[in-house]
Amino acid sequence: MFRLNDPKLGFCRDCLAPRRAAASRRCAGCGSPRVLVHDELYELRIAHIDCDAFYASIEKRDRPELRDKPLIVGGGKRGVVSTACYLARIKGVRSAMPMFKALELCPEAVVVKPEMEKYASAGRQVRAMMQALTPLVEPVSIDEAFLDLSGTERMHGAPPAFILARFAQDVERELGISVSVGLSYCKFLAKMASDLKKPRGFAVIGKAEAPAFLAEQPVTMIWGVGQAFAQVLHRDGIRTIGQLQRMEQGDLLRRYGSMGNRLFRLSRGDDTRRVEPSNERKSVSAETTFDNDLATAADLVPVLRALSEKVSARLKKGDTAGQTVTLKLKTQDFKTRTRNQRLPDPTRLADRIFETGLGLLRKETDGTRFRLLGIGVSDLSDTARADPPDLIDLRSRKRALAETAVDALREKYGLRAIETGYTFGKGTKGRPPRAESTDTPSMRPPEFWDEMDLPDA
Ligand code: DCP
Ligand code: MG
Repeated sequence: MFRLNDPKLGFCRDCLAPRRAAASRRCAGCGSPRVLVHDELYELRIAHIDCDAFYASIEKRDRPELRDKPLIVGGGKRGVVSTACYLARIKGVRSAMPMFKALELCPEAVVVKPEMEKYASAGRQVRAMMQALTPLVEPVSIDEAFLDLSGTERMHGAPPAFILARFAQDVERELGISVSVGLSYCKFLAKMASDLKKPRGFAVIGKAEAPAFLAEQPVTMIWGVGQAFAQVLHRDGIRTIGQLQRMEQGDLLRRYGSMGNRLFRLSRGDDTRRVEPSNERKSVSAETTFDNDLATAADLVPVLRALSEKVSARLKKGDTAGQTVTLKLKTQDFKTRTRNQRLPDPTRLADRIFETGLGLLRKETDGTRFRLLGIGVSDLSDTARADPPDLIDLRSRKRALAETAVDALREKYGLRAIETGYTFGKGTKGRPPRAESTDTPSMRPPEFWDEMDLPDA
């Protein structure tokens, strides 16, 4: 292995030989255009790796006859696109798009139904390869993770940038799919970088260029700024991160509370969150932001019911159960309230999650107007001890049996086929007008609140 420490010297991502940036930007040895040169290339240690068109790449690998065809993975019960290969994306096909619309845009596409076990197994293989690079791997979802490669140079005999490029090659060779890499000094920018040059990308964002790079980006790129909060910022005339960079910390704090602190710091590329290795999913949750703030139990309860069913469906799908139920509310002025209750046994039943959430919600409906409601379970375990038959409480036992029967019907006829008294006919009131990240439960691993929380400075 060679030692790289001259910042003027980069390397070729194909033949891995050290290279100076040539005027042509092509590798003098193999002719590849993928030469990587950057002033801070050998100082940066935080990476974000994300597989390219993950499900679609796996399907193409397993069916070589599909390689050159536009491919959409999705359909089935929900009738939406899970992902599309990059050929189909050229035509405008995107994740979460209704299948009929995707096929209007790209009628020649081949559509394949998702096979989750296959993707989960490939995801585990990618993760195992990451863990061979560093113990500091923090999985984010089935196909992406953060890596902290600090202190690994001696073990690998090469700096992180080089190790990551070799990793990308290894994944292609051994697993037959490709990844994109983002390399930076913090998680926020590493994550942004991995998206910049997809597919088969490798993007570097150094400290020196971070503020100028960020200045050009829309506020929605900031962690935790969803569509609803972006609208608040837009109303205040703030669209780019550059505008946030010019604002005082006090002003941001006054306007947006603790979120103002996050805006202040992240807009300046100041992100001190550590890469936390964790293999355990900590919680399963679903939340929704309302079109109009809601205050009454009559309005909130049906939403709670729908979300409880969503969480329960995910628990059942993931063959897991949780013992602590957490209700999350966000008030009109962006203050978050979370309330927990621990159950005697782990559950995965919508009914138990809902009843527990309802008890917590009743104490909060004091006239306050809420913009967001969420429900989740944590203390996850497998299902062996979950929902033991309760011989004393016959009523709850009956409901559990009924729920199992309803699940079987839904499995057969689709999620919306059966509505309970709580949600019947109220399907749209508390629902977001668009698909939110938490609203795509079928394929996407659930969002974790705790992973989204940025510690305040
Ligand atoms: N997924 C899904 N529904 C969504 C988004 C994603 O089912 N709304 C699934 C399919 C994706 C996988 O999760 O293949 C990974 O999600 P990504 O957002 O990383 O998307 P891709 O890997 O497909 O594409 P990209 O190359 O943009 O990362
Ligand atoms: Mg991906």
